[in-house]
Amino acid sequence: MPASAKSPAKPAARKQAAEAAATKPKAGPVATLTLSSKNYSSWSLRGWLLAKFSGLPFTETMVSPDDADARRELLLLAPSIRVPRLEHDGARVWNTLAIAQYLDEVCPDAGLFPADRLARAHCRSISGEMNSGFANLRSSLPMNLKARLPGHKIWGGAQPDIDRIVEIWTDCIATYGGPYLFGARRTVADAMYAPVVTRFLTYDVKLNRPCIEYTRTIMAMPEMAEWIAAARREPDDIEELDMDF
Ligand SMILES: N[C@@H](CCC(=O)N[C@@H](CS)C(=O)NCC(=O)O)C(=O)O
Repeated sequence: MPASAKSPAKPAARKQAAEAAATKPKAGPVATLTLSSKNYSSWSLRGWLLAKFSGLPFTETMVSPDDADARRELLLLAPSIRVPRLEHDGARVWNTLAIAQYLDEVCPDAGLFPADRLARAHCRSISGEMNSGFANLRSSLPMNLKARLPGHKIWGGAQPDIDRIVEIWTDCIATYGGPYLFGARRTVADAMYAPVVTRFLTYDVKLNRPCIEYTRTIMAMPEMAEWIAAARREPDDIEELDMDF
């Protein structure tokens, strides 16, 4: 008998198959995700990663935040006039964390939040911290995937935000063992902090070893490669660098 015919699947293979099944595109209504620039819009990247992690089939609608007509159209879609914005099966959801919670509800097997109650509370807390905080980091180190600024001087106001994020990542990796913030599976927190990873690389922010490893893990995700390739294809003339992105 060939060894492969009857031997039980190895735990790692079983785990991989279970993960693939959990994130396999679901049948049912296709969602629409409204996004803006792939190069500059960190919130668009977060929403898009969340949708990818969930496995919910979706199509993308791009709007330009510069264009008055597009802004009027966006206002009809999302009262906040902000992206990302998700529409699915009659539900209209704006605000990244609300989108994460909605996706978790409709795709419960995707494991967007950790299964363990304590880890889930922790994941919600650091995701909320990103959703509503770090204003200095966001305004002084805007996301720009095409840029590399070696030796960039960090403005003093952004340093406490950087220090706090390093503390969050270091603590998560020590507690849950990496390579993602909550262990072996990607969660909402990884989507929330992915644009911070790209900022740290763009602006040459010095990090400790576990955080460097974490940036490598995030940049190695195939979804990041797909998003960055699309960002590189965007025209260069978007003048949004000074906005709070
Ligand atoms: N915390 C918000 C932030 C969303 C946000 O600021 N989105 C930016 C894009 S990166 C936006 O739509 N800006 C357009 C504008 O302010 O006109 C969320 O969770 O959705």
